[in-house]
Amino acid sequence: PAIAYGLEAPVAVEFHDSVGSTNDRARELAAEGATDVAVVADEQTDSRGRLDREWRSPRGGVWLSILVRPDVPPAHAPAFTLAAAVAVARACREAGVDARIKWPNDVVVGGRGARGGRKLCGILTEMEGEADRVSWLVVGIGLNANVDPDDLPGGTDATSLARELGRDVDRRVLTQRVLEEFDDLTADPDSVLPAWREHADTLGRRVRVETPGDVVEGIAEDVAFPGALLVDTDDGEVRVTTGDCEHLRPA
Ligand code: BT5
Repeated sequence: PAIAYGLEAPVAVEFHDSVGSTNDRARELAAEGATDVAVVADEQTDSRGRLDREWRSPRGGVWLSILVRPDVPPAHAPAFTLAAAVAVARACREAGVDARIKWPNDVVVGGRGARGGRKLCGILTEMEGEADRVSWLVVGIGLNANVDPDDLPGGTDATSLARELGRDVDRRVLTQRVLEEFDDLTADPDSVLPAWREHADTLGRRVRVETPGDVVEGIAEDVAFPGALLVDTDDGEVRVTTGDCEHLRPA
């Protein structure tokens, strides 16, 4: 596949008609020493979510992985997931959809009053690092742009931009805006948390977070660098760094 510079983002973009997983392709490029490359595919045949869950990637979506080599410790990686979520939320809002972020890695629509809303986008960040520095970091973004939600897994309450708007969106513009916003945010790390708070759906809500080995329930108070959720529980404030978050109706 050709490396094209057609998008006005500060990265090279490699387009695929069909690929197993854009994250896997970006990892291959990382192994070859590349950096600042985005991999985009019209369709993925073997894409994945977190914890090796299945991610469905039919044609019409924006399936995108960004390979970067930031000069930061591995512990900062979650901030890149947050930045990607903000970039997607902004691009979707520009397209006319009221997209909000559900901690840590979902962009949703219609969260208010519902159990976390309809999922528009998921993000999977993978990386390799030494003790003190990231070697490479791949941020995988799966955005249901012009996808028919009926083609997506039944159990999830998924949606797409096309479903929300009643018309297709320009995936090229969308991809370009996500890349530009991601670049702006990561160039100015201090901007990430304030921007995340602005687009968050999770904050102020009663949440139930399943972490590996624990369940934390309480009010989501704030987010803290590099991406932890601060939950006010009956036993005081708990800092959650990873997990699946469910929005509960106010108790
Ligand atoms: C995620 O995982 O939400 C991360 C998804 C990352 C996908 C991108 S696409 C580009 C790159 N290449 C890859 O191979 N992956 C990345 P998680 O939070 O674990 O959510 C996974 C769950 O979302 C699944 O168990 C399904 O229930 C649901 N799901 C699967 N496909 C979906 C879709 N297209 N839209 C909405 N929900 C979906």
